[in-house]
Order: sequence, then structure tokens, then C-alpha cells
Amino acid sequence: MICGFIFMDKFVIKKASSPKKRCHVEECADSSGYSEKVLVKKKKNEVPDSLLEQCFVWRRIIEVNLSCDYTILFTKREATEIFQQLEQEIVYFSGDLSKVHVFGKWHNVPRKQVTYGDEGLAYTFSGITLSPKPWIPVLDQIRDKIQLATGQSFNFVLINRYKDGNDHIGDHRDDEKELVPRSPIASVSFGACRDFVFRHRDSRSKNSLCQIKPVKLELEHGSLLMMNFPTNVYWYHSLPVRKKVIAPRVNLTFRQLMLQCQKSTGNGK
Ligand SMILES: O=C(O)CCC(=O)C(=O)O
Ligand SMILES: [Mn+2]
Repeated sequence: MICGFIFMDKFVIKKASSPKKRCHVEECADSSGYSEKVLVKKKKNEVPDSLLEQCFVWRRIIEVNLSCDYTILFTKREATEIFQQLEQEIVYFSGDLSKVHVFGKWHNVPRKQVTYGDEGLAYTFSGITLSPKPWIPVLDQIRDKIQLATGQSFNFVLINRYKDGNDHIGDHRDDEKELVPRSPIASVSFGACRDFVFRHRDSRSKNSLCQIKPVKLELEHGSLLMMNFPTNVYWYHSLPVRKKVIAPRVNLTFRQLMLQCQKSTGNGK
């Protein structure tokens, strides 16, 4: 992460200086495994706005082969403005692209979806090879803020819109062959707060020999969840149906896709 975050032992509070020594990071963890990294201003008036913008409180979520970081990236006001813009400007797939083919039958996807990204990228979606739509300013704004907060870059985004708690996404891993190996996935959420569940690949049924407990999170309005390697190798995730949720939600997963030339040479494998 930016500002020189370092990972600490559990149950210990340590400090690290930022490169300019204007901020320091404090991290503490509790017995549940959660920890928080807080960037603390040294002298209030000395820190420029540009640096303050990079100060986020991160919660580390760690389990066997699961490594995630969670923060509130946008204030409530910013998030509401962005949500309204997304609702007005994002054009979702329709027709065959809003359906999935399972065991010889077509089904409507229980949410709306679309992809945006850099020119020249190609990926397979519902069995069809597609190019993402070109970036628009509201997506540039979100992507740039994630890049500022994490130091990671992204060239592609998958957007999911859930009209209410009936819309959902089933257990899956983000392990598409087009992803840059070991790259993190940045998941930003706007609108209704929804439950999000990780299940370890060896503990998905009651009869599994190994019983690792699911990891359950609530993804809030304006939040960012970083799913770091190797989370998506070992853990499935889902956004379950929640009948009581009546408001819409938009989720954007920013990804780093390989370029055509990287795919053909097998670079980065
Ligand atoms: O809506 C979410 O929070 C998850 C979306 C997701 O898992 C995906 O797009 O692959
Ligand atoms: Mn996913």
C-alpha cells in the first residue's frame, strides 16, 4: 500500500514512518485476526491535501490462504454522488449477454452486468470474445482513487448492478485466464450494504473433510475490498440473496488483464 505500510505481527502495535516523516502508520490486531492500519498525521497543518487524500483506515482480513484489505474509500457524500452518476451513465449488457447457458438451457443472469476498460483488451464472457467499452470519466475517477490508495494499476472493470436483495451472484472465484497472474482485484461498492461471503474451496459442503469457517463481510456504500493473491486460488466468494434489502447496489471489480501479446508469450506465468 501507499505511505509505506508494513505488515505487523498479530497482537502487537508498531509504528513505521512515511517517506516524508509527516505521517506514521499504526497497526493493531485482535484475537479474531482482524487488524487495522491507521495513517496518523504528525503535525496537522503540515500535511498537504494531496497526501491527506491518501490516508485511509485499512482493516486486514486474514485466513488460511486468504488475504484481503478493506477500507472506506469515499465519504458518504462522494459515494452518493458517484452512485447517482453510475445509475445515469452506465449502459448494461442486454440480449444474449445478459443470459448464461447452463446444462443446455439459457437463464437470465440475476443482476445486470457490463465491462469497461483499455482499448485492445479482449476477454471471454458468456462464451463470447468481447472488447470492453471505453472508459468514461466517472470510472476514471473511481479507478484513479483506487490506484492512489493502493499503488496498484487496473486496465479493466466488471460492473454488476443488483436491483434489490433478490439479485445476487453465486459462489465463484475470480480466476479468469485473462487476468495477470497474482494480480489483486479491487472491489468497490455503492448503494445498498450487502453481505459478502468467502468459502474455502475444501470446505464448501457439509461432508468436506476439512471444515474452515466461511469469512463473512458487509460491503458498505463507498467501500473498497482488495482481494490479494492467493485469495482467489483457494476461496470462492458470493453475494447471497437478502430478501429484506429493497435498495439497489452497484459493484465494480477493477482488474489487471493481460494484453494479447502477454497472453501469446505466456509472460508473467
Ligand atoms: O458484487 C460483488 O460484491 C461481487 C461481484 C463479483 O464477485 C464479481 O464481479 O466477480
Ligand atoms: Mn467475483
